[in-house]
Amino acid sequence: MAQEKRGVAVVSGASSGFGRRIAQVLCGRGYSVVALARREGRLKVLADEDSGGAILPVAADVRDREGLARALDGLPAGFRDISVLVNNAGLSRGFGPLQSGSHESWQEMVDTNISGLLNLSGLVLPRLVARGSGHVVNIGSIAASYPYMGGNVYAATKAFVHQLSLNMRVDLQGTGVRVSCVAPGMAKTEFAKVRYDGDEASAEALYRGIEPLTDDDVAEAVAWCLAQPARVNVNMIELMPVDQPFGLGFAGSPPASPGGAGGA
Ligand code: NDP
Ligand code: 8X3
Repeated sequence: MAQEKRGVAVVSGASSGFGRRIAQVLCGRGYSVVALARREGRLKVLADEDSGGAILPVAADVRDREGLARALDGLPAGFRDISVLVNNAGLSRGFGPLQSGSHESWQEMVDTNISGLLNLSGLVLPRLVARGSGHVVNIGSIAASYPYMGGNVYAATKAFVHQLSLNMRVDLQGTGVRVSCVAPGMAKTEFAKVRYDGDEASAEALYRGIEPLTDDDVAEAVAWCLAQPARVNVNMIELMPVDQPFGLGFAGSPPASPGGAGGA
């Protein structure tokens, strides 16, 4: 049976982890997907894999509003009528306490997780409002609600995402545009490797003794939000590994900080 066409979904951070899997799952559910991230080669591999032309790789940095605008204005036929935005691109840097953190790392997290999300939302929301329907899914984190040592700026950027999701709902009332926030706990993607600045051993150690969430768990949660009847707005889904009852650093032991207290 032919797959029902569902519209166009823009997924940021589609070159890895959750975003990559969300792009695949939405493609499998009949969406045409604009797969956005900086690493174009990876996006091309994703698009070539099994999308049958339904995944369009778009190289862009969410911190660059003008570049994003150019990329969206240049979308080819079949990818212009955006109905879904998944704000997934994001990162964390370091595990050190705030008092010994680096401004550079803080700025990178704020620029990506907050300004990047605003840049893309600011460009896509008017399109959704103009078409009278649509859905924004913002990827938050349990870090926004459960403090852990060294979570500081990263957690706060995700708290911004949670609150903005609720406020988006208020501003969009009456437009037919829905807003959901999906807040995962620990999941094994490239996230920890980025957080530990490429140190694979420390990243691996973070998951020792627990069974983390998978990219598929998160992608299915996103797809579920989208699949609800048009009258239903899923405000928030929080999902954690069974082995993670609260923030990182089990039973009072903080996550390892490579080289001591470094990082942000
Ligand atoms: P990954 O590191 O595997 O993926 C992050 C994605 O974000 C990559 O595709 C990366 O692409 C993209 N990205 C980062 N910076 C930019 C940028 N400036 N412009 C465009 N794209 C960017 O991590 P996850 O899949 O785990 O993370 C996805 C989201 O989920 C993040 O928002 C993260 O905070 C959140 N999260 C992660 C959890 C986890 O435990 N893994 C748990 C809870 C939330 P590229 O480098 O090619 O640009
Ligand atoms: C990342 C989730 O639990 O590693 O947002 O902080 S956690």
